[in-house]
Amino acid sequence: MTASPTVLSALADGVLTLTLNRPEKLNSFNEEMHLALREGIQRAHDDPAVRAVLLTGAGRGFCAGQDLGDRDPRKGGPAPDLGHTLETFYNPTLRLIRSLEKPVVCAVNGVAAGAGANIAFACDIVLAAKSAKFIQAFAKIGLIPDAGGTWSLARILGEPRAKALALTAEPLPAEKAADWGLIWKAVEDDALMPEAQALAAQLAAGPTLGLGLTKRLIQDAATRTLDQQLDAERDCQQQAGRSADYAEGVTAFLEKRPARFSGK
Ligand code: T3D
Repeated sequence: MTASPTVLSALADGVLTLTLNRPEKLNSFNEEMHLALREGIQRAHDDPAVRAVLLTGAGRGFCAGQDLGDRDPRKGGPAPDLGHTLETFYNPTLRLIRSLEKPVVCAVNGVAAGAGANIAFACDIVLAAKSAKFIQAFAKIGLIPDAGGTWSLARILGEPRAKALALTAEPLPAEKAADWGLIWKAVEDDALMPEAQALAAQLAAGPTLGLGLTKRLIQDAATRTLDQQLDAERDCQQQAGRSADYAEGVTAFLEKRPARFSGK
């Protein structure tokens, strides 16, 4: 395991585990943690040994969004340019997560507030501890939900629930988030990491080229017509059909044995 002060990074059996690591601040983002997380996700793009990512937080929280200590107006000076910080820090990371053609599992181990909640929603499969809650904390400090929040909440929940969560900052418990389809499932607190690790390991050992294409197709579906999507499925299936994993999957089925996928 390599350790930076703010994000722990460990690669084992194809799973790159990234652990937000400022527990005394509920893993809120300072610049160093922004850069370390981005570097971790970029590694997942670049390193063929990484076949799935598991994102979680150290301590009792998942992530409390921006470190507000770095935004203290009492320190004086001009108001910060938050558009610039989104463009410089949050948006590149969100884009990297969504464009990564490998599965990203998120294990929400505790409170996820502000951008912390919305980064979780950008991941592909989100598990949360039953004690965790999601808070669109922005309304309490005069901001708008960022890190893709207005997009994912509206798209996943529809306007009535998206607006109520965003305008009230009411905490959404993990089990309700699962009932609403905002996350995959809520599990007992002590089962969270074993279950998330097993899921990430299962995905990493899977036909990751095909899984990556599947992720892309599902993400792109909302902005396409059915005709366009059928064309995209044709093209991706053509690519998948030429993969070593497809040949291995069919062979393994016919030989009645477990498949040994390579991600190629
Ligand atoms: O600025 C830009 O670049 C624009 C982008 C903005 C993105 C955003 O995410 S804006 C939203 C920022 N986040 C928040 O507004 C959430 C603030 N935190 C809270 O509301 C609460 O801490 C929680 C509801 C998340 C958890 O409450 P609780 O009671 O479980 O814990 P706590 O006691 O409030 O927090 C524990 C410690 O973490 C505490 O430190 P202390 O007093 O023990 O030394 C607290 O100050 C610290 N902490 C929690 N969240 C943050 C934080 N410190 C700095 N920034 C935080 N966001």
